[in-house]
Amino acid sequence: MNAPLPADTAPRTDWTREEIAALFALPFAELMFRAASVHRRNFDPSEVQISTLLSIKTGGCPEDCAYCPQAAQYDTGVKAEKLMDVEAVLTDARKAKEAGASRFCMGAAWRSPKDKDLDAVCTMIEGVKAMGLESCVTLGMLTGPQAQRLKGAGLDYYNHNLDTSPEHYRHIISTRTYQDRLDTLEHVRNAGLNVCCGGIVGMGESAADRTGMIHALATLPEHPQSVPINALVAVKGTPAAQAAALDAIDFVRTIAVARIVMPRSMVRLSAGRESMSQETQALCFLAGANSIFYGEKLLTTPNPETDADKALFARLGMRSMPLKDAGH
Ligand code: SAM
Ligand code: DTB
Ligand code: SF4
Repeated sequence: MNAPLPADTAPRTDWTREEIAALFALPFAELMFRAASVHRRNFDPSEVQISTLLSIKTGGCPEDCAYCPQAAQYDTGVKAEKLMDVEAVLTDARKAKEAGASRFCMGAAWRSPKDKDLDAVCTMIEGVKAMGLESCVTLGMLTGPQAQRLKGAGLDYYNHNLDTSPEHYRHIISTRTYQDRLDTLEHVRNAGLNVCCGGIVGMGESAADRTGMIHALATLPEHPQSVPINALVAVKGTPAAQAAALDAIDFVRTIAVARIVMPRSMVRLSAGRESMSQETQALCFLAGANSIFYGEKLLTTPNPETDADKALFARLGMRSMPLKDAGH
């Protein structure tokens, strides 16, 4: 895996929309062959990085993200809770490690964290790191100094998604701008944190929007080290849940194009696996997805049972990625 890479896989940040649209339009077999070729030039295609998610602060969020069950203004049945105690979070992290996760990701339903909230989150990060796990948090918008504080606590990854194309964005969120998101990503990058940034498909966006979303990700100043591609989890009460379900092949195409244009990033087959067949998931791995969330819950919605995922891995002859490679 450490042999020099052929020049054609050197990461480019100057992709044009036309080039990306042309990849989406390839015959499926051709697209899959290209994506799988890029995947195996950069990674062992049998290895998948495994992260476990925990919602450390659930619900009651003031933002209006149309997909999100945690937005206070939608009636979704999610109750607003306080920030969890550090000890309770670390107990869950220990269980995740025992179950085989290499990274523990903590999510909070905030627009942005208050500096005093960061005290507790930093203690959580230190505890997770002390267990030998990688750490990731997603807390909303950050200032530069906040990103630096998280880095100082030993944080490995910060998740902050672009979510959709710049054009479709206004149909999805009104309480913060695309530029706000780009600013947070800049603060995270400048603090020397690994960036985890992707989006959601299946929110009624057009094919051109899927092109626009991948284009926005692939033309950031540096490719995100981790690119989560979420299939919308349609939660009753959220506006996005009214969108027609996304065709599974279009989802696989999105993964394949992400793999081709961001060859050295980890591409995460993220939310939405619960309602996906194992065969569709297998196509996603063939298309170059090489990380997943493992554990029976995402933040507030179900994820496949761990036994089902063990069976899937056995069925496909796949294994968990050792920590040294998962830090890609
Ligand atoms: N509040 C913070 C923020 O928005 O940045 C962090 C948590 S937020 C839940 C993290 C990400 O989860 C969102 O950016 C979105 O991409 C994803 N997400 C939320 N609800 C989802 C859903 N129903 N289906 C798929 N992805 C979802
Ligand atoms: C990401 O891109 N997907 C994860 C993680 N980052 C934080 C969250 C998915 C949430 C799905 C809906 C829920 O469980 O509330
Ligand atoms: Fe709040 Fe994040 Fe959900 Fe948006 S995605 S409503 S910011 S928790």
